[in-house]
Amino acid sequence: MSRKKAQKAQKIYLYALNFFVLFVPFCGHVKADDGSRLWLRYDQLPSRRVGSIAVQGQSATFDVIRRELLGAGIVVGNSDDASVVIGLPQTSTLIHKLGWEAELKNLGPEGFRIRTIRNVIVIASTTDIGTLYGTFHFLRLLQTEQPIDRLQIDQTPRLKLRLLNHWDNLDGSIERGYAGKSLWMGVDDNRRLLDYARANASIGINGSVVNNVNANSEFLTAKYLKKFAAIADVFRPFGIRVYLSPRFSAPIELGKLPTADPLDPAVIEWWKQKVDEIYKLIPDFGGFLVKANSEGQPGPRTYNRTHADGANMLAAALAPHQGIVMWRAFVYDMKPGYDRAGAAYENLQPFDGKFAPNVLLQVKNGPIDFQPREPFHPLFGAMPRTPVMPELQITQEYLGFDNHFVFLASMWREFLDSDTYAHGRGSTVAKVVDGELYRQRLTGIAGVANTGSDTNWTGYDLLQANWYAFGRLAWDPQLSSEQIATEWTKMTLTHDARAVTTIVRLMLESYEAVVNYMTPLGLHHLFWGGHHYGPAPWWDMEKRDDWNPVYYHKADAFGIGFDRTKTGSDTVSQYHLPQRFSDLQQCPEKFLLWFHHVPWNYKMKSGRTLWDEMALHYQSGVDWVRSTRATWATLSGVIDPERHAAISKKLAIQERDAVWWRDACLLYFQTFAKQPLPRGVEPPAKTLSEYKERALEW
Ligand code: GCV
Repeated sequence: MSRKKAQKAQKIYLYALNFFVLFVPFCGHVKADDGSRLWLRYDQLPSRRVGSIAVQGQSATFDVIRRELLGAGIVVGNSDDASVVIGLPQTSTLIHKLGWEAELKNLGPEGFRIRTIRNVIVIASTTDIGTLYGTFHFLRLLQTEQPIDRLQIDQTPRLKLRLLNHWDNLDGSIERGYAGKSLWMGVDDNRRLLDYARANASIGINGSVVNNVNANSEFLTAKYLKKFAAIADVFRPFGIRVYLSPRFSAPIELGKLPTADPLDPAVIEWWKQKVDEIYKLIPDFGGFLVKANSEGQPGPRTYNRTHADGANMLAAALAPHQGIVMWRAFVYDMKPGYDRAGAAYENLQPFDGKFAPNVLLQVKNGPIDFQPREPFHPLFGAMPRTPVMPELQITQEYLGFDNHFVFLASMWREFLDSDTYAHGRGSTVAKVVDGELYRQRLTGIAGVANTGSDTNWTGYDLLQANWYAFGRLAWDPQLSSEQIATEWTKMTLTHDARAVTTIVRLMLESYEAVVNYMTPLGLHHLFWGGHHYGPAPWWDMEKRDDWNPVYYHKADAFGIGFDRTKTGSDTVSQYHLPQRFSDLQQCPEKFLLWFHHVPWNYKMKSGRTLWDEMALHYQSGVDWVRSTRATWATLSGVIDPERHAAISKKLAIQERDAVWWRDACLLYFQTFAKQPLPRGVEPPAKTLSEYKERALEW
């Protein structure tokens, strides 16, 4: 896509939007809802509450603000008599007169202030992007029916980098993507890009890594850099920067050098030139996200150099342009008797304080790999001299792809609220991440995107909520799951009070339910090899032990679970205050089998045996999906029929899958436990060999 094309498409978009706003309301019929508008649905917006809005500023971002308000059916002008005024002290006489310069400056370049002053609402910032965020916040207040007569809002994002990671390949496929193809690779659809940018800006996301971390060097060729420059042009007015994942061996593949050794002067020069070339095309390029020496990717260790050597070499090329490096900690070797959960810590922790100031360590929320439930990664709280940014997975690689309804804010809340005890009680992951604990200024968070070319963006309407939740938590990691769920439901699905309460309840229950029917009580990685959709706890044929479920659950005649205490791998000692996990009495039962190998008759807090408790957890997951289907059926008439029916279909798949998970896991574990299913657990629908015979289809 060329720059000219990008500008032309932007114009067409503006005309189309105006046409829509002016004419469609008179067409006299309500279009069936295909979910493409996400949470930016303004048809129920009580615009009469607002009157006219004066947008006082001239720039591409102020044009975005005008378009958004027009799209919301609001009258936009420039007069000081308007009931809402949006602008900067230097572009608005009214805002200038308020004398807020110092306070606005304290809110930072992305912060904003919204105040009701007599009968005028003022939305102000020191930057265009800040006013855009303020505008979206104001629209959210209207969409969620909040009172607007006494607004006193000052907001600043708690984290500096709020990024989506796209695992998009050259051919337009998306690794672990379940919602169609890439939004940009192999396509030239600016309309879609603009909507993507709007959606992201509305929740404060300010960067996109546009290619897969399993990177191809081709992405760094002029052809693709020009394409990314055109994308950056579309994103810029929305405050979104473009980032890339470079392949560490690119100096060999593209530069024809004999090595990619990060200390080799020719390699250093090659990267410097490459980075300069990128900045010529994309002046506000964000930087690099690097997967090195992980799952076959090249990296500094290929040349007997360290992770710090690799990261710092790239950081030095980016530093003159204010670019950053996000170095992934998803690194694990496989030595005999090794515990993969301890690998990243062992590999990276020794480099604390050795990374350049523009390097962040990007660490997955848990020590293995985006499992339905993991304890927090021990690197959070172990790197006081390195900015550590979490990587969350919005796309549901291990959570039923785009078929299972699970509201991930609950999982992320649990993670962010986990106490690292790095500086005593209350040293939560959230405080590590937002820089409070170690007084760090460079902060960030990344989410592996669940977006794709599907009309409804995420393959399943309800999973749009996870994209939304990621952005809201990136803006404020202290927000409650309930608040996020309520906002999203009102903006996206319905304003009917009974329905909102019901849907929010289901959203908040969904995470625990999915963990129950997949991997309760600390079980993990029970997935069918490769695609990771259904269960295969018996799986033992991968070439690496740690890609096999049997490595993780270790079920035998005695019991089940991975002993990570002193009698086992002892990786529990990577945590501060390890006894809260290693002591059986203190270990939360949700992590029991993560840290301990316990007998089948182990007495649980409920008084039941481990076997009975496990079986009942599986059953309760199935029960939840069934009752959710029934509850959802009662909401027909409140949600538009198109989305209601689509969600009903997905819930039917989820029920089939939950039953499959329960039966396959219990039948297999029963071969070791040698005990009957307790009362209350349904007999399995098939035999174990039938479940082993073929994978669950998605
Ligand atoms: C992008 C897991 C996934 C891979 C992914 C990898 C990573 O192993 O299965 O698809 O690769 O994590 O995060 O690098």
